[in-house]
Amino acid sequence: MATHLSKLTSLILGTSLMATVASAAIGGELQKVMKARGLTENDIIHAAKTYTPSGGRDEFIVFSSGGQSGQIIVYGVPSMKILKYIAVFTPEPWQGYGYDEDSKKILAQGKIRGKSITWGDTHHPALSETKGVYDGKWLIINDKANPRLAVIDLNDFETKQIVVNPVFKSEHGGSFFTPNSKHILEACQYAAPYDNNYHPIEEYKETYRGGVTVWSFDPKIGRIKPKDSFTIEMPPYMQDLSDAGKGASFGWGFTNSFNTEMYTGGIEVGMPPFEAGMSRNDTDFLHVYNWKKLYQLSKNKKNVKVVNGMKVIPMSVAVANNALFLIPEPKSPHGVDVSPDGEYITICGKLDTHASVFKWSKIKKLIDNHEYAGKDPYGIPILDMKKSLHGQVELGLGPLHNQYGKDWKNGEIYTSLYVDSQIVKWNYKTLKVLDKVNVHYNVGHLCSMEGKSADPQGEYVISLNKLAIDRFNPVGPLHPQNHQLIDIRGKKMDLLYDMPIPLGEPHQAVAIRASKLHPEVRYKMGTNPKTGKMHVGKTLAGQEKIVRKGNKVYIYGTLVRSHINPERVTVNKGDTVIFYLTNLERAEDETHGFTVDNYNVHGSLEPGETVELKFKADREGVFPYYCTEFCSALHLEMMGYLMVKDP
Ligand code: CUK
Ligand code: CUA
Repeated sequence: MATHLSKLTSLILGTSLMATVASAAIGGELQKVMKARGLTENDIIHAAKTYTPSGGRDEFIVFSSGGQSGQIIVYGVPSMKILKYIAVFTPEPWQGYGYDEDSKKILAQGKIRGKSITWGDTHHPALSETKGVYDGKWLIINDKANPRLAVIDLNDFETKQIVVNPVFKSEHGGSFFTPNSKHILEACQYAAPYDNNYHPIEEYKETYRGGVTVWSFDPKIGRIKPKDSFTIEMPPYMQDLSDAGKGASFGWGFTNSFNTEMYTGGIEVGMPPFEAGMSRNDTDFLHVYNWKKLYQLSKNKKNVKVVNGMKVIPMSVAVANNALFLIPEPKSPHGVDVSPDGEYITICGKLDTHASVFKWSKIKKLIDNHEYAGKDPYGIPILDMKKSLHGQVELGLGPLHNQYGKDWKNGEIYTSLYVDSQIVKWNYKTLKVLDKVNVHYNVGHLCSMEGKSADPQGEYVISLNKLAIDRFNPVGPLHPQNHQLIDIRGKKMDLLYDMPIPLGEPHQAVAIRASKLHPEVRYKMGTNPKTGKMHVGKTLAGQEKIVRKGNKVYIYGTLVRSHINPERVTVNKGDTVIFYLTNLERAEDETHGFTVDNYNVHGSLEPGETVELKFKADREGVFPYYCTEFCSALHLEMMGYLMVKDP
């Protein structure tokens, strides 16, 4: 006990201080608390490793998918304090997302064939890169259920763009930046016809397709460029997780698949169910494609056909240009993760106990020598698996995803084991298992610090667990998920902390060193954050006015502690009311909110921001409007009246 406590005291106080402070006094108080709360010495060490005092800052910031919430969760490491939810595919009232006109326009970009989609199944966030290293500028995330990508600006943590994939009907292999963020890879999941017509399932092999969309991205302004983007047609194997090559393999993309059986189910006719029929083969295919070459080819009309406005490169064109290959991989694989130098490609097959490490130089040699082991039914060359492999290693049951550690050059890698509920540390060069730690329970993705970039930072791994079961106070049959923080600085992994995630199933998370992020605290006065430009409704102090144009009433208003100007607005029943409101504050964190009671509008006005709220005054009456953020001692007084009279 004594040695543990002195270790602990030195951890808390630092060695120099420790010499001058009587450790016994601290130890006495500490022992009292430990006894009262039933804490072990190990608990106290874990607490000291994660506890962040008031006003303290975290070393890393994590962006986690919010799963079915269609949002993103932001939290700090090692404190595991949740900092923010970013509204992405789903209306979010606090931020006024979906309740003011400019955010409605962002959400409307995500309409599919004219239909508003108000939820999303977010899976894979990705951070923008410069030369493969995170640059802290942009964040993207995919929606599996409604194949879409969204772009979030890390200058203000707001969603700026949603893009719909017009040929896929579902996707899972997005979103993955290429090393200079000029392109984003997004792979299909469930194969379906590219067009929007009915095709009977009997035509599966002929008309159903998978594929990978290569979106162009402008990293200067942070926008996807749909017109400069294209899709690589692929067989109706269920394409899955992907990764972009870097370093040695720059220019190439890697995408897993399952159901190379092309099984189409059919329990009603006495066939085995999907899950059985889709995993009959021992191997599926890793898709290897030269997106860089195909991007150049896509600029020539001869090489593409256009479907729903999207340029599609047919398989035959990709094959004829030596830009699409298949390599057998253990069946029903999950993660594919390229090493920081682009030389090793680690794949885990969830139904196989092994990790398979492919070597790019070996693959490249087979490609350069046109050395094929055969062709698939669509004429795509198949490369020999053994000749492409660096090696395989048995990790445990249900290996899913991989993340690299700081010592990646010497082979440091971590893999999640879904069935075994463990994280395993191993070496992808020597193919040796080094350590395992139990997690609670059933880990999906794992997240090491910048662990998929060209410069992994080490220190921690987070285990993104699918089940929490008994880890927290019970809150009904639907449990939160559990993110567990693991210290990887020592030889042995050390599980430090459990954090409930109460927002949805966070499949994947990405972590960035906090010092790379420099978000604004205020906007230039009158900014429309959704466009970054001056808002048409920008109103400065003294410019407040009410303008009627026909049956439209425009209110140019301002908010500043503790006053809304104008204080009264009178309109006729049936008028369309447009509030343009500017927050005149310059002080940090002086947000005002604004709503008109009973009209289902809400704006969150950060300092300098202008918002537009629009509704039809369809009911006669007196409707108070007020500031919804407790912004000062006179916050309650920050109000006014909308008078709606029947003319
Ligand atoms: S997936 Cu969920 S655990 Cu959508 Cu990346 Cu592997
Ligand atoms: Cu402004 Cu409350």
